[in-house]
Amino acid sequence: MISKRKETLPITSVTEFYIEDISGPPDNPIDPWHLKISGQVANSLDLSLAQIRALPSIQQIATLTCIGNPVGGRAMGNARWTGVPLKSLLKKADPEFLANRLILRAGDGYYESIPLKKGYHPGALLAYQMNDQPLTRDHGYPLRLILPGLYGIKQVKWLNEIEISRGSFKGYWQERGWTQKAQVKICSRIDTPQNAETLPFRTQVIKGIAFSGDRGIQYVQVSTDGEKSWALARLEKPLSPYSWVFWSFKWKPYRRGPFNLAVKATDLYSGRQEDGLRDAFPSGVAGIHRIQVYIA
Ligand SMILES: Nc1nc2c(c(=O)[nH]1)N[C@H]1C(S)=C(S)[C@@H](COP(=O)(O)O)O[C@H]1N2
Ligand SMILES: [Mo]
Repeated sequence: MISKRKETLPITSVTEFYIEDISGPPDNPIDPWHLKISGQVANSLDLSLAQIRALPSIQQIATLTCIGNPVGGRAMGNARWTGVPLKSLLKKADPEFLANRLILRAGDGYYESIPLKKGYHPGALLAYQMNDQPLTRDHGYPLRLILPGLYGIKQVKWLNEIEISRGSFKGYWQERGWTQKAQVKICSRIDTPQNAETLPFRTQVIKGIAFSGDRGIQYVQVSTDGEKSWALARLEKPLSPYSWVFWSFKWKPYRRGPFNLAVKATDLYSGRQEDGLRDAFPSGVAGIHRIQVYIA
């Protein structure tokens, strides 16, 4: 039987990329859009899109995932982002000595914040292109933040204001009880085969992805016997330090019948994926992806 399953590609196309926000793109075309950088700084900045595009830019591949993504879920995508490193604009603005927080505001009324030092992360990017095309309205046109290591809630779309401040701040989701830190948890997913699939009695290649924000993946383990034993999967070199990692595992079933497959990952700092199931609320799901397949 030929099953038509969708392969996970290294780069997610814009049309396949998940979309998540509180109320969609802002109604009125954000015209004339500009980015204000102000607050506790020596130099406030006010930049048009043309001015931002004229600044030195970088391209960076990074995976984005939603804090609400369930175990094994698809609210995760990998794209090539083009934009201006946030740290270069922060240096121009020159934050005051005691400033320690960036408040981020967007055209749809969304607001979030990150510690000022996260703004100096080498991967923190004010992005205006996704996969070499201008951002679509759904993904944040004209400008959004990319913050490797953090969940999507911090990666503000339709960004139009950065206020440098001091002290604590509750963003849209923190006011509703969600995490302030929003650090991506280690996760891994089996993409092939799919749950409940029937497979022929011969060698199979089990495949999937693992992701840990900006902390990389050291190894991935696969179990084909209901987690009694684990074996190391083969890893592909990721497209960037902020990118998901593809893994594969050759498996020779020794009998026909049902098998329970599972996967877990460990990051470059030896942080292990939690195996106890945890709800997405308040700081992102934990738990390992398990599927059952049938060898016929
Ligand atoms: N302005 C704004 N930015 C936002 C949001 C939002 O509601 N408004 N949602 C966030 C959430 S929860 C996620 S997961 C990501 C999703 O980005 P995407 O739609 O490009 O995949 O955008 C983030 N940025
Ligand atoms: Mo999200």
